[in-house]
Amino acid sequence: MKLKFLNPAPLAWRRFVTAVAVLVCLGAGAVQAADQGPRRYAEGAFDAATGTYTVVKGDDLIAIAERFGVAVGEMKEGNKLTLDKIEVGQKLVIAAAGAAGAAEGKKPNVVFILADNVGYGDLGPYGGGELRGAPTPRIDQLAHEGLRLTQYLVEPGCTPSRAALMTGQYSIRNGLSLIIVPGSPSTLSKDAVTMGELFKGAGYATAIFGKWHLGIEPQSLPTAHGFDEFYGIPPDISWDSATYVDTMILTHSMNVPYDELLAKGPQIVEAVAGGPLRTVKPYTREVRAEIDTNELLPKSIEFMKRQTAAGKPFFLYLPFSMGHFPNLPAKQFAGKSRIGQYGDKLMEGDHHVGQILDTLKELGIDDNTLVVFASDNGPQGETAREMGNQGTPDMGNAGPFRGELGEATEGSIRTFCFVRWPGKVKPGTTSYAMFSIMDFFPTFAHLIGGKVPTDRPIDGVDQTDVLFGKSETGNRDGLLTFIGADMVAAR
Ligand SMILES: [Ca+2]
Repeated sequence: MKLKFLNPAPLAWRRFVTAVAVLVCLGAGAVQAADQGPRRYAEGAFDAATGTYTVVKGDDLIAIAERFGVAVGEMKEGNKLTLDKIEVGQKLVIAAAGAAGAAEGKKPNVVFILADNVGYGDLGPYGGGELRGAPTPRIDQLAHEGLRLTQYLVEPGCTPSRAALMTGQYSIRNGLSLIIVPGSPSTLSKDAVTMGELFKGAGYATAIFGKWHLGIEPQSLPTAHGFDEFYGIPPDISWDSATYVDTMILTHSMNVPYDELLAKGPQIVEAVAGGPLRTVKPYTREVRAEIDTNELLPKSIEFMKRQTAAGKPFFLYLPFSMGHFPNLPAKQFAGKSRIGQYGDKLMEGDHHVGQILDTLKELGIDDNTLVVFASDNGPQGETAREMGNQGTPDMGNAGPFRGELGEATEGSIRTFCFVRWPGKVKPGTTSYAMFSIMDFFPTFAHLIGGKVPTDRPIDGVDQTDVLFGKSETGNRDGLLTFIGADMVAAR
C-alpha cells in the first residue's frame, strides 16, 4: 500500500515523505519506529467508498498508518508525523488500489493453497526444484519473501490432514483418521466447527476450489460448514477418481455404454452456502489434466477480485491437485520438467502459486493478505511409481526423510510449508519450530479476531509468534500421530 496525497500537500510534509521513502528504499540503517507521544486517529474519518482519510485535529499519522495497515516506513528518532506537518481537512488516499485494502486493514485476507502428497524434498527451497529436475522459480520467490517452516507436521493421509486443518483438532476426534472412500461411513459431522465457520463468523467471504475429501453427505459439505462457495471434485474422493471410468472399461466391471459409465462415474460438483450439491460434468482424465489451470486457478482469481471490489475480507482455500497421482499436466506444462509428469505438475503448481501472488499485487492487497502454501502429507509410495510417463515415478520425494504417506514415518508426516505476509512475516526467514497443520486454526483465529470453540478440545496452538519471528520454538511441545484408531507415534 502507498500513502499519497489527494490534495497538494504542504512542501515540508512532501519533503519529509520523500525523505522517508528514500530512506526506506535505501534500506537505511540506524532507524527505529517512532513511538513518542500518543498515537491518535479519528474513527469515522475514513471513507471506505473512496479510500480516503480526512485528517482531523489531534491526528498522528503513524497511528493512522497502523490503523489501516499502511507501510509508512521507519523514521529517524526524533521525527514525528504529527499535525504540525499537515493540514486539518486534508485527504489522504490510504490504499493504492482504492478502498478495499484500507477498509480491511484490521482484517487480513487469507489464502491457503494446499498441495497434495508433495514431499519435503520436492521444491526448490527444500533442496528440490531445479536440482530435482523441475524448477520452481515462483515458489523460490515465495521463500525469499516469506517464512519457510522446516518442522511442519501433518497427519499421514489426505482426509486426516484436511480434517485436522479444517477443525484444529486431531482428525480422530471427528472420526476422520482414515482416508474416506465412497461408501465408507466416515463423514464430517454437522457438529464439527471448521475453518470455514471460523472465517465466516469473523465477517469473511469464503470459498473452496478443489478437493474437500471430508464427505459428501449434506451435513459434511464445505457449504454446510461456513464456505460460501465450492467447486471441485466429488467431496468424498480424491484426484485419482478421474481414472475410475477408465478402470471400469479396462476391467469390464460394468457392461454398459460409455456415456452411461460416465454418468455413473465421479462428477465435478459445485454448491453455494445452504444449497444442494449440483453436478457439473463427468470427472474424466481430460478434466483432471486441465482442472487446476483452467478452472480452479481462474475461479480463485475471480473470487479474490470480486471480494476486493466489494471491500470484503476473504478466505480462499485452494486445495489444488499438484502432487497427487495421476499427475496429468495441463497441455502447456506437458514435458516442461526433466523428470516426467510429476515434475511437470510441480512446475504447473509453481506457476499457479505465482499467479496468485501476482493477483494480490495487481489488486493492491499484497500487504493485507496472508498466504500459506503447504502440503497435506508426504509423498505417495510405490503404488504410484509406475503411473508416471517415460519410466519416471509419479510421486514426490521426502528429501532427507524416510517413508511415504500412510505411515508414522518422518517422510510421511513432515513436509513443506511457506507463510508470506509482507510487512508482518519477515522475508527470507526459516523456523525450526514444531508446527502442526492443526495450529493454523487458532493462529488464524487470533489474527482475524475469530472465535475458537470452547465446548470441545482444540489440539492446535496459537503460533502467531512463530509467524512473526518473535518465538524460535513456538507454543507446541509435542505431537501425536494416529493411524485409524491407533496412536502410533509421539514426539
Ligand atoms: Ca494427500
